[in-house]
Amino acid sequence: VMLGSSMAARHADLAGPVGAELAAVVHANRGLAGIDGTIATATGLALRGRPMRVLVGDLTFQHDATSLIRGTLEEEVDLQVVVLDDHGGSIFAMLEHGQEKYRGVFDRYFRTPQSLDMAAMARAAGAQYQQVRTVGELRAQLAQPVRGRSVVRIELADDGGASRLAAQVTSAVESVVAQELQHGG
Ligand SMILES: Cc1ncc(C[n+]2csc(CCOP(=O)(O)OP(=O)(O)O)c2C)c(N)n1
Repeated sequence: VMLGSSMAARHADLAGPVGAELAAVVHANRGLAGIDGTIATATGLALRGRPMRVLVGDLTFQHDATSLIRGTLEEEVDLQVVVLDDHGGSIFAMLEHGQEKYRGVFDRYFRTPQSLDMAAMARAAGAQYQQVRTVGELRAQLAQPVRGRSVVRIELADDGGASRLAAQVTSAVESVVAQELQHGG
């Protein structure tokens, strides 16, 4: 498994089990790079002969979608790109750009929603494409073995859920730290 930068890695951090043995090795470019090259990195990992799933946001997908294309002299890889399509860079809603006073410019300058036809992109690269609409469909998709190159798109409603969850976690951590500091002092 590989996690893209931005919210993909953060979703896994927030929702993943703490201290549990993971069933898969988790890779990330975080710390080395931005959102660029994620699909290329996952392709390199898949070339070791082990099937790979990579979870990315829609801008991360678009940034590196041409890495789905296989050179005619290159081996086929077992790589599934799972795209969390929340219509642009939702991470910025959690930062200062997301404040109410920037509402008028936020979408155009920070979220930057795109109009890429992911199905056509996948087809052009010779990859399978599937859109899943329910958690059940996603589970069924993930239960299938990864064979060849494929794209699975999950369209997310922009209901601010991630920002709210992050704000709740931050305030819970702040209150625990404040309590500890009081005890310490
Ligand atoms: C090469 C590069 N360009 C720009 C950025 C700045 N950047 C950080 S996160 C992000 C948005 C990513 O959007 P998406 O992949 O859709 O993920 P989401 O924020 O929705 O989880 C951008 C543009 C970057 N990290 N790397």
